[in-house]
Amino acid sequence: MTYESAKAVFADWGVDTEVALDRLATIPISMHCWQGDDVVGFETRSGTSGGGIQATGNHPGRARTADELRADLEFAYGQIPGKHRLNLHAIYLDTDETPDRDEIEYRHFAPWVDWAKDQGVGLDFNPTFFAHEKADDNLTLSHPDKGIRDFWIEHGRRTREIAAKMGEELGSSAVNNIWVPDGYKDIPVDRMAARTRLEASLDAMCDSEQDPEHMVDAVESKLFGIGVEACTVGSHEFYLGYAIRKGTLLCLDMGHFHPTENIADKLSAVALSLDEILLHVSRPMRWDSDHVILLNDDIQAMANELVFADLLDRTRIGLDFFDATISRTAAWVIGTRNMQKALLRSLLMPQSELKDAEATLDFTKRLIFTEELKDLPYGVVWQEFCERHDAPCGLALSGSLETYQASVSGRG
Ligand code: RNT
Ligand code: ZN
Repeated sequence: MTYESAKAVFADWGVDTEVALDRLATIPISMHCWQGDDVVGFETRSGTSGGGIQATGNHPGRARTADELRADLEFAYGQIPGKHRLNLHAIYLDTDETPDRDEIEYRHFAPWVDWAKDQGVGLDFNPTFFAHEKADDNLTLSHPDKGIRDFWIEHGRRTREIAAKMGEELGSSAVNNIWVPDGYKDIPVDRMAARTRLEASLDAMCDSEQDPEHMVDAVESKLFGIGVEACTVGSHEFYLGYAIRKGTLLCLDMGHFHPTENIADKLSAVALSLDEILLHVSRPMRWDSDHVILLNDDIQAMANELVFADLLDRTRIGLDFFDATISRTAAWVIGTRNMQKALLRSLLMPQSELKDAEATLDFTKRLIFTEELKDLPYGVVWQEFCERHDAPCGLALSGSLETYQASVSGRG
């Protein structure tokens, strides 16, 4: 089927494919650097993994240096239509110096900014509250020891300043997303004390005013993690309240809720109380396993909510998965393209007819429409999008991913 005939099919449903393609081109996806190297980072002084997050697998080709990671990213962006962003963690510094977490400065990340300028990608940032000896107890900002809390507060403060400078340099505001692993393996007796300490530490860490044109803060909750099964200090209720009171973004990670909870359903609910939302689009399998996202019902439901509830301009879409059993560059490309494909499908739906059916309680028509819509030729429109943005599709994509993987598989 040609694009022109697909366009006519959608026109019959009252949908203009050109409008959808133009809109899709304006939606950046923030690709997470950590899929490229299994969340290891480039610190030389510490670097034990931890915090209950785990990349499994030993597929050849892991990026070992910032240069290798940038080369992999350049390749990946070339396979993804449109202009996107890079989400860096603070352990991805690029310097010969060996600053501890409470000593990092903008200059340690400046090569990333030069590269981002060159590539035309925006940057987002994250303090790293794990993989460090001072996080070995799975307690950081809520640690009972003030010295440990202060160490992490200083780390967080510095990341906000670095993120602001990145945003200023690139002319595009960076999200600085705060996720801490803090929690207890077994049942605590004083949750209130831990949560009070976390709140005070967050306040101290975020006490300097930053221009939202340069950086914004986000907070990310979690239901539980490996090693912190009984209680997570930064739970959903904790951060929802915090974000509303302090005006930060709320980060919703799809792997951080009970598996039967519908994350898409939460968007419109929290959007009534928040200005902006950050997403960590992920695929939990039985737990927060961070599998590469598929074009499945969960992702489609998220995309539908973003489009139908008109939340695209208030939501920053970030990805959070890491699979080390497959080509890491392929993982980035497949996952990012799946997010875009889901958005495209949502943009190609006859929104007003569907909403009218619901508003008039015509649930039969709503069901007929949603099911018949599944047969429309979305793939042809997607292919057109890829062609217009010089990105390969189908077998050409497969060949390109395989060739690149072969070129990096000799890395030690
Ligand atoms: C962990 C959180 C967090 C991390 C990244 C590396 O459970 O999802 O977002 O995955 O910061
Ligand atoms: Zn996350």
